[in-house]
Amino acid sequence: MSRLVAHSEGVVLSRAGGIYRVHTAGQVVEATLRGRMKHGTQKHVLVGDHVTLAMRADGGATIEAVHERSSILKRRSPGRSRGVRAVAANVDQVVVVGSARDPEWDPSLVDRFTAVAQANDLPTVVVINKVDLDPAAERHAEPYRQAGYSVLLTSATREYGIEELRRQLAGRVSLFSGPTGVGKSSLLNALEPGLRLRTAAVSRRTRAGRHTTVSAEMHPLGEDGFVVDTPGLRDVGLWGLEPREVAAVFPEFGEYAAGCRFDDCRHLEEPGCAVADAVGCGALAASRYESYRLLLEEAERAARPWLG
Ligand SMILES: Nc1nc2c(ncn2[C@@H]2O[C@H](COP(=O)(O)OP(=O)(O)O)[C@@H](O)[C@H]2O)c(=O)[nH]1
Ligand SMILES: [Mg+2]
Ligand SMILES: [Zn+2]
Repeated sequence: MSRLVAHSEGVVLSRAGGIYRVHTAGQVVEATLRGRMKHGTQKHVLVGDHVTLAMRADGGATIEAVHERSSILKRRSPGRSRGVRAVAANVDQVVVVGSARDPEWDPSLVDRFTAVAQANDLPTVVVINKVDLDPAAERHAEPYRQAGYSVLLTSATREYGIEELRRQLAGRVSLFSGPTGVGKSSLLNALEPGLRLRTAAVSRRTRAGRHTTVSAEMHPLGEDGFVVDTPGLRDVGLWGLEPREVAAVFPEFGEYAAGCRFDDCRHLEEPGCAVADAVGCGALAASRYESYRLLLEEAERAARPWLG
């Protein structure tokens, strides 16, 4: 073992096997876990974790401690198990990306991702990418503005809207999520050409290998921001969200729900449902309501697995 030279603070960018890439003082070092941490309660070091490193004279480093987390973003484990898996620590906001075309804008898919962000209590930014392919892309924005989210229109290939996106990401840790092929990696490359993230070709390959877990990877962005690209968040689901909690992940329903006749209104067929009325008269978006119904159904099925 080589001589210890210094301690430093860093942020975990990625993990492969037992090797962690850690961003510290403007550079990236490879670190392993200190022996006693492997067996302790802190053995799960996550992408995004703030850590204390011991740097050795030979350039190697060990992670000595993990600092308290401000948030942990979780998703359901892949497969049939109902376990929950941590995706990343200390995420400040979730950027949900969808595309106007190719693939077509899919509200039920986009709304799953906004629901996950909301269930994790994280602010949400919605990005409508590939606007170069659809001059009327703006029409998708309104339901999300109504939900209180910032909505940006972008084209990664034409570099439209990139500066605005950059401002939205500055000084924060942002997790990019959304369906495959909508241009998440392309947007990150447009923001920071040095990243050279793999685009389309590799997405196709991972689609074939459905069960290969691709873990989150974080990248420094600008002076003090970080972005997390998460190919693995594709299987996102609502792990253990109780049926009665589903309405709360649609924040725009809130002011109407207060006016429902029944306190435990599920906003489906109940008489005197102010949410359904608001959808009926166009005050709430029908697409968001449809997403709500799908997620509620899913949560109810998960809560009563014996019903199949
Ligand atoms: N026309 C158009 N194509 C785009 C845009 N952004 C990405 N693409 C293309 O969409 C495909 C998928 O992009 P990729 O970044 O891999 O998507 P990801 O799976 O969300 O990371 C690639 O062929 C990109 O070149 C855009 O703004 N406009
Ligand atoms: Mg990608
Ligand atoms: Zn109701």
